[in-house]
Amino acid sequence: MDKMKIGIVLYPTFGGSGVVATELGKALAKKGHEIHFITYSQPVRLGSFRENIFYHEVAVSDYPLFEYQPYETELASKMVDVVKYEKLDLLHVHYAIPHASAAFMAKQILLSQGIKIPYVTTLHGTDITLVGKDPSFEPVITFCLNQSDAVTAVSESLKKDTLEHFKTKTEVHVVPNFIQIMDEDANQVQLIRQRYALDNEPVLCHISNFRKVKRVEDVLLIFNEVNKKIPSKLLLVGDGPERANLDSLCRQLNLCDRVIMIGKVRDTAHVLGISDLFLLPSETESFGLAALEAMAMSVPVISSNTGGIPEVNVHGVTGFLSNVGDVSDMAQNAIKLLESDSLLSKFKMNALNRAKDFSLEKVLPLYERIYKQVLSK
Ligand code: GMT
Repeated sequence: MDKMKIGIVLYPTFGGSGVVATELGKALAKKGHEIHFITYSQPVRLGSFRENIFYHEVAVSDYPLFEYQPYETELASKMVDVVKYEKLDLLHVHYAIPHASAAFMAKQILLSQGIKIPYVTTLHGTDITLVGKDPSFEPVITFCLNQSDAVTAVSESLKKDTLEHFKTKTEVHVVPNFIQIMDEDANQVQLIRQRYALDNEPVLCHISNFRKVKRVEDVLLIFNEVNKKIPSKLLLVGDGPERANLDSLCRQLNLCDRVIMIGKVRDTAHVLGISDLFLLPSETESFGLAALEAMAMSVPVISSNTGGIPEVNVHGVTGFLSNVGDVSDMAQNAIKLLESDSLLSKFKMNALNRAKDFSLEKVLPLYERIYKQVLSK
């Protein structure tokens, strides 16, 4: 079967899993597959009208009887409807909770009606690490993984974590996240840069959802050290629960005129296009898509050495890795790069070259192969 009809279930928000799922669907559609996105609101990266792409919204009902709305049930019902009437070949669910369990339910309902639909589950990280914090999810996730026709994880590190936390019988395939390398118009980039920094001021950048796991306060502490040595600017992109703490630390450190809080941005390429270094001091990352997006824009990465990050950011080549929380080492590494134009240029080139190992062209066939295997079972 060359062209497939695929249902992609995802979180439509700014999070990495939603971005990967949306970009995957867009790329598959471009290759001629028919893609049906199923989720509760328009995915952030979906954009406008495109050939072969359909979006099915899960309406979350608001009955006064329910204190908590049964999203999983509504999602499973929508999956049944879309599979049946759009005649889908398979479902690909991103994130285990509740997408894999809803897929299992949909699969069983359809089976009772004589329709066989396989589902592929992609683990993105927090779906697995969450279990470390709340073991009550374990039996549901283990069951859904074992019922999946295929399971993929976005890094070797996440595969290892999955095998440690769950008694999975299904093989876990590693399919790394991917990136589309884009050419930025250098003149345009220069014009935008001038609005944020002087020509001789390096621009550092951090993009995340400002959750605790991102250690955004470390971003400010690193920047504070760098800025003392080399007057610079910091672009902070995103928003989230740590924003208030960040605001007060920024004021406390007297950095407000140096730090630019941009807020949520749909397309981060322009911000990265004017950046010299990317900071990712996370507590953990199954992959670190934000780091790969930075590298694809020739931005070296100063990060923590945790989870799947070392599979993306190569120490001493595309950036530097430090122990989680070691802000002074991260600051020293940033200064080392910013102090030498030739070193920075070399790292910028290395970052772009490394990002090409994760190009869409390389990764897309891995998913297509898994789809074909599942359909031929
Ligand atoms: O990191 C987040 O807060 C968002 C989260 C998500 O589920 O969207 O990201 C996870 O999936 C991304 C895409 O595969 C990975 O690049 C991130 O590393 C991973 N986050 C964590 O493991 C904390």
